[in-house]
Amino acid sequence: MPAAPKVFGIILAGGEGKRLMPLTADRAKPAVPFGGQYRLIDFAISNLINSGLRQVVVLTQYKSHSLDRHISQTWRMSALLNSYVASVPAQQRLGKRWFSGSADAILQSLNLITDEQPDIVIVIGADHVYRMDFRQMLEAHISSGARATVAGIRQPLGLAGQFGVIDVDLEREGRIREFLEKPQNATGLADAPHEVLASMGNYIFDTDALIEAVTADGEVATSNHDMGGDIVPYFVDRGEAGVYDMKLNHVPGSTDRDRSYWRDVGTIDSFYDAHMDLISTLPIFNLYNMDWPIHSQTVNAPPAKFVRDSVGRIGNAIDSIVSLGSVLSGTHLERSVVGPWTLAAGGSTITDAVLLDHVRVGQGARVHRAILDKNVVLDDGATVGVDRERDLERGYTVTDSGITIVGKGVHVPQ
Ligand code: ADQ
Repeated sequence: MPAAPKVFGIILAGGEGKRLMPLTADRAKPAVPFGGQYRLIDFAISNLINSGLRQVVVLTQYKSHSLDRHISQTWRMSALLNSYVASVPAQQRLGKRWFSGSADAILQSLNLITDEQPDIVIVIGADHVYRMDFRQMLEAHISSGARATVAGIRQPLGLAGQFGVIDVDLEREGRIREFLEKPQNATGLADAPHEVLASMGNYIFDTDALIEAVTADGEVATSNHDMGGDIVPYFVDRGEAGVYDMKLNHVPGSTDRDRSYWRDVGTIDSFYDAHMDLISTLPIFNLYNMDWPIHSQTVNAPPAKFVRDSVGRIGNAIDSIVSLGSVLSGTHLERSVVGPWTLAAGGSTITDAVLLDHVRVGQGARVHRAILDKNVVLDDGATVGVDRERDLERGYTVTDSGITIVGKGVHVPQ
């Protein structure tokens, strides 16, 4: 391995995100707006760019229009030094079929790797909220001699069924002895029985190893062609897979409080909770760490404005994020995240809510424990999240934990 290896980044962004419905009815999961002005994929891309990568491709497939547009508008890199973040759609390069899994997405995109001839390929998912310095993982990968390294983070045992679970070989420190993709009966760690070491879905490969594995996997008819389910076990079986423990990762500017923050925003509940993590006084995830910025689109909009309404009612806002272009007149806003271009009229109340962009909230309307997608319009006096049965009757999604989601463009009458 050269002293300064050439590193290529691949972001897997083709998943459907069924568990985030209805937010993914019309857009790919990585394109779902997050935190006011971001899209989920901005976290993955920012981490790679802040880690010094300059050639990154985003493999897309499902309903990728807004994702493609976001990447091309936001992530314009310099043609100098051959820098790019490029969204690459599925192209049926190996016959008349779309990507049949994340490993197949890479197999069908090998031309991107062979064009650049990197020494190392970093492959990561597109829909997690976290900060990570991949340079530190890369150093660990190279010094361990493993051909594939999986990033691991401790998670509650009860969530093991959602993740790849890593069993570290204590006699060969840093090597993976067993890797189980989404096991139903996982056992906890020896030193923490209520936790498992979960795969973050972030991998570093020697380039030849990755090409060899996805090519071999492509020939196995019974394979699901999945990075977690098939490619990681390929290396584990050969004793060539290492683990990198996220607790070793020290991101510049991060505090003890948000250092090990990592959320898989795969469900409505985790999407909602991750928003609530942003807005406390001491945020659990700090968007304001300028040593490791999370970059996003520049919203071309006037500043947010807070005014009295036409009859002089005074509103207030606390423990909230309000994005550019929004006007709140005589609105009570609390514990909420408000996306760009939101208009809320006099006497309205918005609490414990997440509003994506271009939402209209009429006079005296009330929103509580709800997620309102883009272009939702609440008439004067309308309510969402106040009466669960009524929300269900009107066809809105309500989670077991009581969060109501109103889909894109829905008109909520009084
Ligand atoms: P999951 O997130 O369930 O588990 P998957 O649905 O394959 O795995 O998604 C991983 C990434 O690949 C996502 O960013 C998704 O958009 C993308 N993807 C999925 N199918 C794709 C396809 N056909 N083409 C392109 N991209 C695709 C994974 C690992 C687990 C790990 C968790 C961590 O398999 O081992 O624990 O991530 O969240």
